[in-house]
Amino acid sequence: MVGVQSYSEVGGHRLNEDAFCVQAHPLDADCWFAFLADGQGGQAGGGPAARLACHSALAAALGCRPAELTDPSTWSGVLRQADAAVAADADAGFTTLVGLCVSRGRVVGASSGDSAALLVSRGKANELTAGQHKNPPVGSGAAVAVSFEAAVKEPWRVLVMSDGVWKYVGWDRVVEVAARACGSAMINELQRLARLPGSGGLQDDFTVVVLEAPAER
Ligand SMILES: [Mn+2]
Repeated sequence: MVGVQSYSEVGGHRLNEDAFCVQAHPLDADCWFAFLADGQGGQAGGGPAARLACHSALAAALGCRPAELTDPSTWSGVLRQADAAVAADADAGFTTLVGLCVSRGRVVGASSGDSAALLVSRGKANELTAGQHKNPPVGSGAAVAVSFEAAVKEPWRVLVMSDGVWKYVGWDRVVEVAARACGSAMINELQRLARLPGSGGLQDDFTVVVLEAPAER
């Protein structure tokens, strides 16, 4: 049984330009998808780019057979399709994108940009997105998708997060909290650590998606 939690809050400006989606595969209840995109701020179309990237990547992944989703090269293709869809949309700017699935004891995915995926499996942390490229961004039509895969053994936890989480909490602190706390308590702690002292405000959009097994009880 996989537990799923997520939290997203606007920070530092008026509109939340992070987007995410998380769901089980309709044909395989043991296969879980997570997508997260952080629209590039300071330019028009960041929010639309992030939402379109998530939806396009989900549609591309759903178009694959469940068995194909355990192949990392499938995920590079999923990201390339999302990059092409965002590039073709006149209202969409640029975005980061992480897409992955957890299925049959493995996590497999791909990413572009500076959003992050972290696996903690039996206490060992693994920054899945460590090899990704920041540029060219998703939406340029020339994004480089770097794939990743790893074994997951219970108890495990996969976090997908925007830079509004890891940059303000600090990467080492994220790893420490993710290894110790679970589910909603972990999300609450990350939120608290990301907030400015005094005002309690966030300096950037904060989005985290958590998949874990066993699920929080
Ligand atoms: Mn951000």
